[in-house]
Amino acid sequence: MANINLEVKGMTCGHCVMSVTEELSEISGVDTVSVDLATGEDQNSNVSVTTSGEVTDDALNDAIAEAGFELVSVSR
Ligand SMILES: [Cu+2]
Repeated sequence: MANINLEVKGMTCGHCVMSVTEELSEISGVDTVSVDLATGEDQNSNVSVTTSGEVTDDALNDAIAEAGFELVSVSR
């Protein structure tokens, strides 16, 4: 089990949180998704993901893009 922290740009409300959570949860290997929404102008939100399998940066990037946002950074 590993923990991955994502910085996501463009999220503004609970609906954004739901979209991101949904898309990330669909990735095989992702167990839990927890979003710390930053509502200020130009602030990035922090998304914490726990995994039980190999999850690539590409998969994370695709999921965030699918939700309509921009993945700024990945910390493992
Ligand atoms: Cu929103």
